[in-house]
Order: sequence, then structure tokens, then C-alpha cells
Amino acid sequence: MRRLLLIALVCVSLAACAPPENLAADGSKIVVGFSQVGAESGWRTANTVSIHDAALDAGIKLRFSDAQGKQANQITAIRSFIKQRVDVIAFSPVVETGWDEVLTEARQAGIPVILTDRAIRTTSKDLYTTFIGSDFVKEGTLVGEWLVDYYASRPGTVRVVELRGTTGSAPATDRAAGFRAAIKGEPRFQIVASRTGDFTRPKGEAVMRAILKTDRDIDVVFAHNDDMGLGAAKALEAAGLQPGRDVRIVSIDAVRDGMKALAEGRFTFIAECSPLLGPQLMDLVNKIANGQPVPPRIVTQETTFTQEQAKAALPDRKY
Ligand code: GZL
Repeated sequence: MRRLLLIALVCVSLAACAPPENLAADGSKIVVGFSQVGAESGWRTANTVSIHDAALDAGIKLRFSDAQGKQANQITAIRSFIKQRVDVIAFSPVVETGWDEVLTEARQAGIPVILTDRAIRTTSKDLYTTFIGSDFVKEGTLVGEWLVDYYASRPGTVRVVELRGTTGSAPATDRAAGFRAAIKGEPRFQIVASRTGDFTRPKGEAVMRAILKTDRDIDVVFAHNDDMGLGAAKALEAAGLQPGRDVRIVSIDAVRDGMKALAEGRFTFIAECSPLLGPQLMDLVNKIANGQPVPPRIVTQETTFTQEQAKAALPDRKY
């Protein structure tokens, strides 16, 4: 009898340790198919970890695909999720256009779609249930506004090099637009070069090295993400220019390496773009799988950092 009681107690305690089961309406385990852009940056890596951890915590089965930066691979993955009859499809679209056909197939299969991180451009209605991600225009505007304020007491022309993200992606398009809106009324600000570094550190460095070959009269590097900013810092240092003293680097993301560069003074300002979308995404997956209503747009809450703020925030950063 004592043995049976002990076994029963162990079973109960094990059940108590299992993650809370988010089950579909028919009582089955929820299955979500997720197509990720790739692993191009520190932001993307942190985003992937957040999604995996949140699925585990929520007891939701995650089928995960890394597209290695190729839209064709994302389309293939979405078609595979449709074939597998997953409960929900979620993905971060590497670029804004070219999704109508495959998302129409998902709709016709009755599988709801969540956009995470990045948006799409489409004239079709009802291709996705909701979009959770940052306001990229605002991020670009915050960087531009900070620079205008920073140079208000510093006379002369401000020559800006812009390192853009992946061509055709929502963050690259919108951050560029937001930045230009912020400096529009400031003729002192001149964007002397604007080239894509595809959100990666090596390409950010290569593009900056090429620019420095013909133009060293640069005041600011506006990098659409920390990784390209870090690549640019390396190129500047190789050219004998000191980031933070000779050239100011301003960026977006606030991943750990970017925040360290800011705390050290190699960066001058960062607008945050949180990759920690996992928990909110799994909550949306659970609600949608159970036929509950969700808002059509969820904007992630973010802030900005100066050097002093980065020093204070670094110890507690999750990514
Ligand atoms: C933004 C995200 C961008 C990051 C980059 O939400 O899509 O892609 O800013 C990442 O670091 O590569």
C-alpha cells in the first residue's frame, strides 16, 4: 500500500512539473509551424531562442524552419506546414512582397497565419490574422530626432553614411523612411552614402571599408542594426578613425554586443527593437487555435539608450 501511495505521489508531482498544456479546441496538443528568416544577426538569434523557449514553456509543439535569408525557402516551409496540417502558421517575412499566393493557399486550407517581427505588403484581405512586431518607422525617427538634437549645439554640416538592412525588408524600408522624416527640416544633414549591409556584421564592415576608400569626411554612421554598426566600427578603426570620437555610430536593436559598444563609447545611441516576441506569439497561437479573437496588430514596447543608460541596463539585459 505504502509503495502504491509513493508511486501515486511521484506521478502527481511529475504532472505538476510538466509545462502548462495549451491544448487545441479538440483537446489535442497545439502545433505551430514557424518559418524564420535565418541567423543573420544577434537580434535574429535572440528572437529564435525566445520562440523556442516560449513554445516549450507553453507546451505548444513547434515545427521550426530556418530559411537562410531566402524567400523561396520560406514559401517552401509554409507549404510544408500546410501539408502537415499544423494548427497555426507563423513567420517573419524576409521581404515585404511575394506572399499572396502561398498565404492564399494557407487560407484555403483553413490554417490561420501570424506575421511576427516583419510585415508584408499586399492588396489582398485576410491573408493573416494578426501582426506582432515593432514600429520600424518610429525606430528610424527616434534615431533621426536624437541626432538632430545632438547636433543642435554643434555647428556645420552633418555628413551621414546609412547602412541599410536587407533590401525590400520592412525594417530597412521603414527605418530609412522614419530617419528621413526626422531630418527632413534640417538641411545641415546630408546622407552622403546609403548602401545595404543586409543586416550582417561582415557586410556592414565590407560596405564601410568600400565607402572609406573614397570618402573619409563622415560625421555619422546610421546603421539599421547593431551588427552592421559593429562591422562599420571595425572598418573605421582599420582606417585610423575612432568610433565615438571621429565618427558617431547610431544604431537600432540594442542586442548585447551593441549595448557593450555603446557603454564603451564606440556607439553613441541605440533605439531598441525587442526580439523577445516568443511569449506573446505563443499566447496568440493558443488563442487562435482555440477560436478566440485577437487584435489585428500588436506593437512591441521599446525604448532608446544613450551611453550612460546602456551602462546601467547591461547587467539586466536578457539578450
Ligand atoms: C527587426 C528585425 C531585424 C533586426 C535585425 O525586427 O527584423 O532583422 O533589426 C535583424 O538585426 O536581422
